[in-house]
Amino acid sequence: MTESTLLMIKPDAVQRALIGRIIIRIEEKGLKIIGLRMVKLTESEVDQLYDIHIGKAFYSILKSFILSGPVVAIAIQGNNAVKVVRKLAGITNSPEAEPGTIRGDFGLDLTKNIVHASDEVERARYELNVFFKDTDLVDYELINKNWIK
Ligand code: 3AN
Repeated sequence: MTESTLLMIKPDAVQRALIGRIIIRIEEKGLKIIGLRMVKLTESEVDQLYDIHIGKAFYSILKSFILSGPVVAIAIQGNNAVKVVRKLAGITNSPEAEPGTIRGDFGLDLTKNIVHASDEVERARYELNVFFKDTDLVDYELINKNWIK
């Protein structure tokens, strides 16, 4: 089932020059990038993205981290894209994430955990909307599509 999802490269990974190494994993997996944007989020955009965490003990730490520098939002489409991108990201707590995953290979911290990935289809729609208007997302076919699944 073709789905769309959001992967956000967090400020730690941008500062550590990991953008390319993360994007290549999406491309190598066979997923299609349909939107790409670097942005320094505003406070209200962070609140919108992380509305479900507002009020939690870690929220102020998370918010100031996300505000600390630019992030890169990637809109991704593909078969089971939500689950597949979550698997590529690895579990939230980087030190426990499996090697081979983005967090498992590049992260050592719970808050500074390299990327964010949407956790369900409806949530992905909501989170993509924080970064992209519908007209920002590009409709096209990859020439390798017949070889992917
Ligand atoms: P994920 O990004 O894996 O879906 P969420 O949505 O549960 O994780 O949490 C959002 C972000 O909040 C995490 N990526 C992490 O940076 C931060 N976070 C989650 N739980 C904690 C915690 N207990 N202490 C500090 N930061 C946390």
